[in-house]
Amino acid sequence: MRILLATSNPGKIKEIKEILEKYGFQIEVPDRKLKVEETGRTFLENAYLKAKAYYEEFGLPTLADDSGLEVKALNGYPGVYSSRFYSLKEIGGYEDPTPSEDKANLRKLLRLLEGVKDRSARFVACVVVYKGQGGLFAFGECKGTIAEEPAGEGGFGYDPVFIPEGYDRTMAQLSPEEKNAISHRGKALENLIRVLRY
Ligand code: ITT
Repeated sequence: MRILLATSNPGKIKEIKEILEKYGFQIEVPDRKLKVEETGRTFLENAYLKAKAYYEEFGLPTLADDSGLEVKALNGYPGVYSSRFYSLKEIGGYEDPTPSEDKANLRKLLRLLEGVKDRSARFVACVVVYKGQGGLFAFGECKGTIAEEPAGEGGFGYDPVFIPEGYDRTMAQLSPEEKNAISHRGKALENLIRVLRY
């Protein structure tokens, strides 16, 4: 099956390709980025908005991923705001996005968790496949804790501060294969394939 990825995040593209190509999917990457307003309050709503927008523009069966980090001590934030957490003034103040938005998000998260004992968190991903008449979706989660400081160069986003349950390294210190085997995205895609096969 040929499938278009409705994302402009290079980290997601790499991980989704690695997983789905093993199952024989032919992955297409859009030649331009669409501006999709992520107005939903849930991962599912936002994934659906992205999948539908790319499907309508490119006309191919489309897969979108909406994902994020939920931190217990922050009442589930950054959640659906994970990619733009640095800019949420009303939750923890604005953080200058230099040298990158990802780094600003990490700095802000560690600042808000200074001195906090319960550092439990989870990554969540919702993947949606849209083919014109409705869609299919699946969720995946990965539980863990937030480290005191960043470590590792792999992955993207919050990986340098996320220690998966049962590990003593951050997600950014795992190999791509190790991350895909336990990640929220890996689990969501496995669940999606089960649904597709059903
Ligand atoms: P698209 O909407 O184009 O797919 P995006 O990065 O804006 O790209 P989201 O709105 O789903 O995607 O935001 C997801 C954010 O959650 C992402 O930017 C990271 O900050 C964080 N995130 C999601 N999955 C992650 C992972 O596997 N490792 C680290 N951080 C992750």
